Amino acid sequence: MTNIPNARSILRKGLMLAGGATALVLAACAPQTAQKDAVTPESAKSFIAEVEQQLTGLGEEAARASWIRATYITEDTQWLEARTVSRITELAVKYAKQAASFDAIADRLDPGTRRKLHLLKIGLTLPAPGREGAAQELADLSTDLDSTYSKGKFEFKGKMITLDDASEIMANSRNPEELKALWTGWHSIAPPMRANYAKLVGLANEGAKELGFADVGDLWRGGYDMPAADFAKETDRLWDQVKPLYQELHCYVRGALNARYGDAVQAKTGPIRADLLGNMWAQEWGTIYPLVAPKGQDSGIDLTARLKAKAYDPLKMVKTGEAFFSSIGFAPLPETFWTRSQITRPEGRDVVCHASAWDIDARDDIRIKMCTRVTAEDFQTVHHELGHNYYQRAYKDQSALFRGGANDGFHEAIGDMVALSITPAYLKQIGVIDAEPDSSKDIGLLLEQAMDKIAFLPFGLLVDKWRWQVFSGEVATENYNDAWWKLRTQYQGVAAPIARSEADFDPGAKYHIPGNTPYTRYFLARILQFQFYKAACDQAGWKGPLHRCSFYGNKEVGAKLQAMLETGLSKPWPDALEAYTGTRQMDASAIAEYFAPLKTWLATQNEGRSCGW
Ligand code: X8Z
Ligand code: ZN
Repeated sequence: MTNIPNARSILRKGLMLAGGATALVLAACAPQTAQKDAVTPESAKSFIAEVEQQLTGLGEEAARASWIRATYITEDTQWLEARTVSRITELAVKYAKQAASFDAIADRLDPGTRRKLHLLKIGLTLPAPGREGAAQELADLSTDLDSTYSKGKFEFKGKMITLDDASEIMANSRNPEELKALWTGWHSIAPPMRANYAKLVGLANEGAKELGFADVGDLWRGGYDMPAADFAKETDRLWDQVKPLYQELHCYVRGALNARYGDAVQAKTGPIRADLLGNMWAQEWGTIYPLVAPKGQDSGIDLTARLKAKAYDPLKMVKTGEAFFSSIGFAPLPETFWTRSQITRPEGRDVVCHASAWDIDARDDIRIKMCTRVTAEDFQTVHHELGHNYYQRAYKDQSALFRGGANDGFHEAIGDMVALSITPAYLKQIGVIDAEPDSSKDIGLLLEQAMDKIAFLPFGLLVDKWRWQVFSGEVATENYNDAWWKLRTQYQGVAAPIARSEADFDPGAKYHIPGNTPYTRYFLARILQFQFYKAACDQAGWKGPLHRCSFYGNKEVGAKLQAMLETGLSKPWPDALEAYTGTRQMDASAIAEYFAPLKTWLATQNEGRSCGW
């Protein structure tokens, strides 16, 4: 997630505003234009100008309240954040309703004003109903869910452990009983959140309906410069493009797990046991790459081990990420980034460890918040978060409502696109490895990448499929868990290691559900990052296989990227995509090109196996 406390994200997160008297004054002087004055193109412009001014000021206050709650969870910081969020939500809902009053003259408005009015209408992630007390109730629920998840701990081998402890053990353990205990332990933190989650869904849906949407899912799908109904089809189209590759990977990995653990633990057919894949949600499988590495073709680069051997610590990991961006011409991070970021888990207090990037003041106060460990996975995440921060800084001079990613998938894709340049050649250049594996190791390199990039795709899609069903009422509260596992089976082909029931609330064990962060953005980003990366490699004149391209040090690539980032949200995303890649469509051909040799290889490996589940 990014917490991007500028005007646009204030709306998006439902964040904002603070304290008593100030808030009342702000509410009192909120623009009344649309209600009192004639609805004209001029009044629309002055309405927007006032909204942008209000929201810019409020963003910083909200950001600070949220930051302190996320880095120091107590009763008091939760109270302060919820109060701030409730006030801003009330204001933003009011603005959204006022924005709708200009619909009648939409064709007389200049494109910029029309776009800003639209952004106001779709800006809230969780809109509150207008009735007295509803915004406060929604904000209390949302802060409480996020905090409950973040404080989650469970007993393992006689000790209370956190999610980051559990994830590290899970990445390295090859003991099915231990893996099952870790999986079950973490999922036990979620059932207490179910009732509050259901309440939150009810309230936010009521708010969405007041704004003219069918439900919250309809509102979320409306943020992509196309009709909401077309967007759902668009995600299915992209999934259809990559599904055959996922199915080959699933088949190959299941075979390897069967060979390792035997039929009693992992059968040759059917879904894969979710706790065997090296990640709590089976969303990325890179940590179990050693179990599936192709003999003779493995590159032998264990990045986690190499980082440790070269005495990397979390700070050095972040400095290395910054150095990459500097090498392509981005200005260094400000001094305050280093003094104000949370790079490791602090002792003695509860924090939100799920990684995020923050823009506190829409000027220079950008920060990350992570509980970084020295692993390949967190090295990737460091680049991911920095991508958000460089994006935020690039669009800071846009007007308030245009400070945002071209779409939210773009925001999630930038750091990842850069991290695709972490090739063996690059690692050798920065001294992490001593020699570059030759092309006979390409299949190993590609398989390792696919374990993260391809494995993630169905998960990236299904999280919001579940939420869309929940928001629309297609899935009732009493069927939450059943619906979750239907989707996980259908799309990922994974199964829980022990029987589940409606006494469980497994979606709640994934951060973005209690954290109320839309998830389709990550699915889009997996596709988009390869489109961006291929465009950058073409621009750099790269002639070799795509996966060996690193644009480290290429200032031309950096300049063109900076130009796209600066555009922010001011143009429909197809314009931004076209300017950078030459196409107006999100499309899987770049990711397909990247993994083409692997796909052929997997098909050969899977010959004679019965694939699917
Ligand atoms: O939540 C994140 C980032 C923060 S925006 C760490 N990601 C998703 C996840 O962890 O589930 C990045 C990949 C997918
Ligand atoms: Zn992110």
